[in-house]
Amino acid sequence: MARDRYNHRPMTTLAHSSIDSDGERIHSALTDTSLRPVIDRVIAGDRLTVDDGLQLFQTPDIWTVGSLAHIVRRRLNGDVAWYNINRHLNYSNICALSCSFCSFQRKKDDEGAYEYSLDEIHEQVLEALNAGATEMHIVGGLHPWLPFQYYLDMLSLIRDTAPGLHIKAFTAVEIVHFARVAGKGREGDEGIRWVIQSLRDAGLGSLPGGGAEVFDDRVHAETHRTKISGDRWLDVHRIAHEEGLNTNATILYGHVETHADRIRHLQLLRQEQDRTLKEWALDNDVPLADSIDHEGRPHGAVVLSHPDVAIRRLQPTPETCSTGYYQTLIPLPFIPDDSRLEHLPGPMGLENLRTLSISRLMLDNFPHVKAFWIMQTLEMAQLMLQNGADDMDGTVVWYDITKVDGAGTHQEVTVRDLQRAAREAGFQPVERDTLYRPVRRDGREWHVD
Ligand code: V47
Repeated sequence: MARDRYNHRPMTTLAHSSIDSDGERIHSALTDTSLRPVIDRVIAGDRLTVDDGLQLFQTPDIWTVGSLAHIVRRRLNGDVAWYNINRHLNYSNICALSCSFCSFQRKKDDEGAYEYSLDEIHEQVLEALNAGATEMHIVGGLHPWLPFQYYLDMLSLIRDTAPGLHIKAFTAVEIVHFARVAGKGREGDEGIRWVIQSLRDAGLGSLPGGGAEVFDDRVHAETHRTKISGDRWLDVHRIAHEEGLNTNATILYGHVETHADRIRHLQLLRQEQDRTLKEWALDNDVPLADSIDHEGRPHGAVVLSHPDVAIRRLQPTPETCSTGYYQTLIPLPFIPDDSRLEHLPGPMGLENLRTLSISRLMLDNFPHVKAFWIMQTLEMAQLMLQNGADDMDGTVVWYDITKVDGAGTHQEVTVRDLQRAAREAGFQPVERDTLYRPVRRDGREWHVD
């Protein structure tokens, strides 16, 4: 029988009384009755369509949208609010690209351009170690002349200094850049696979979700023309999964894209995760397919939030399952400050909540959705926990990619802040490692079971 890797007890499916009461509660408070079919589909655990997603963007009944997302969130993660103790490291802001939404990138001679030496990186790793961090999240610009060996040396250095620290590093965009820098070409899978294997052998543990933006040709042409296409981004993540690495995904919304573009982006991610999870289940002898293939689902979707699904959390253990799938979606609201799109207003609070909730509902096969507090504030993250999110990222400390309202590079919250925010929002804060295994901690020392 499948086992719950969090509680180490056999997993049960959801009690029908709780499903019925969810349905009654939502229907009784409904103000837009045209949502009834969508509500019934969510309660039954059926996959939402593109039209359902669009309707959820149009309805004035945002309470229902958030409440539905909360049901799905609870099915997948109960009342847990995950957080981690992490460090973000942005090794250089020098970038060959000029994406119009980006305020981070600099050219070599621009004021504020920087790149860290390996010694500086070493110091940051020691600080992370000292703070008991479990994860280092590393991304940078597409640096025009750093050799591939720099990145390998960076990873080896971190692994040698802090063997227990999980290195989540490099967006798909950087991976394609490394393939070119290493002379392996930009096209085809083999160069990408070689890069990922080399980085993994040097210590890479997973890929973050950055650089996905919005998978749409018009948006690509208007905002990030010189970056890799959406298809290429998906290729890199597919190869990372094939090589056994978990990855995340983002959607950067609220600039020139439409609601339909957002839904299409989510649909593409969902499609990819269906394929990935099916392969993962086969490789690991996990009975995912049996439990999800029920009537009315001819496309063989893997709906982790379906009431009868046996496995909701996919945490690996050394004895059982391998990794190699999407873990988390991180919706990123466009922050206009200091970018070439500064004339655009950027999304506001309710639009952020709605996009988060719809992401949770559409991505029924992603175990987690993250409220990245840096881009939204910790107060907003509390609301996000109640509207579909189950994870708050971490303590972060230094963050250079975006700065809201003139914030500096130093953006830090304490563990106590994160725990208080989660509890006040009605959740149980649980520290996790990068693979969502609960962390047992004694000061700086920690382990996962
Ligand atoms: O790749 C750039 C985006 C990303 C802006 O995987 C912007 O756990 C908003 O990917 N407004 C970096 N967004 C952040 C990121 C991330 C963050 C937290 C956790 C994880 C994870 C990933 O931020 C970039 C880009 O897509 N971005 N400029 C902007 N003006």
